[in-house]
Amino acid sequence: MTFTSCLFEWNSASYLGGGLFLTADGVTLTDCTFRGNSAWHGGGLKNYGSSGGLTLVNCIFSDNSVGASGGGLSTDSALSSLTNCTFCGNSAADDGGAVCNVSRGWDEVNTTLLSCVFAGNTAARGNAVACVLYDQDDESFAAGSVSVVNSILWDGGEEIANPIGLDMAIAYSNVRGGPGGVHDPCMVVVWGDGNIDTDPLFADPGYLDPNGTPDDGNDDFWVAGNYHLKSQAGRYDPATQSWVIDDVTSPCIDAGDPMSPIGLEPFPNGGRVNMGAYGGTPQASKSYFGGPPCETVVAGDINGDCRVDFLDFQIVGLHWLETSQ
Ligand SMILES: [Ca+2]
Ligand SMILES: [Ca+2]
Ligand SMILES: [Ca+2]
Repeated sequence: MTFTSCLFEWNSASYLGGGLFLTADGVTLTDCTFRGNSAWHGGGLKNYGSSGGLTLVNCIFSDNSVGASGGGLSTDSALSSLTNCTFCGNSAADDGGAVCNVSRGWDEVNTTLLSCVFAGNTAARGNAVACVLYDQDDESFAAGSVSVVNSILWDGGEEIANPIGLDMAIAYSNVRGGPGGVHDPCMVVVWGDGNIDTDPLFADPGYLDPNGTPDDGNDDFWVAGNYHLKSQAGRYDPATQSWVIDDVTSPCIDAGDPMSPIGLEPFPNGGRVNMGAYGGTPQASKSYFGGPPCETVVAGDINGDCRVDFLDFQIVGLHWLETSQ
């Protein structure tokens, strides 16, 4: 089953999946938006017990909320694969402001987060991602894994809560608070190569508007942001559908895994994928090398800094004899 360019907006459920409640196997959602939905678990989407996997590509979860866990997405599926997705302004009263992985004890919950952005999400535990047991009183073991690669987790710190000790690996990602932003009492989280903790310099981070009543949180609403990365060499602006020049350049540009495909990133792309939801896409922010882009492109200039030198040779060496799919 496939959903393409669907909008799930301002729906609510008393228990599971405010926008969408899935029990089917092998569902793919592409270019879908979940906005302003609410439930008890899985404000935007609840992926419930499917074994065939859930695939989300280029989806946006914004301003969804829950009374318990998984403000944007709650999953206890055997496999959830999220690529180029944005979670912003989602909230959970308990666990996982954006994403909550629910281990049912008798089945694995495996989630991969590749090239995703988390910003402005809030929860009591794990502003971006949390791992919990289906039944807190259940003595069943927790089984499964969470992988975070080429992503930006920038929700004000305390990004990840993994109190149940699911296998977890984080690499080539920008995590606010660094290892200190990960609640990992079982000490199983693998802090891999290439992680940073630096302001990602989003074009416009979005914010929670108190609606004139700062003492009452019930009427607050999320003002949507723009999570393209600032660049002095060029950033795609979806509002004007044109490229604009910033006065600063994001540290997340060309900071993804050097072995990840560049995808459709426009030139100059540094010969390396960007972190975040636009990494590897035609809307990836361009690489800045301290001057204006090259007037002519020299053959062999892989990274786009207007020179052919060892840096280019290094990229070629790294990917020698690779073939694209
Ligand atoms: Ca208010
Ligand atoms: Ca790049
Ligand atoms: Ca070069």
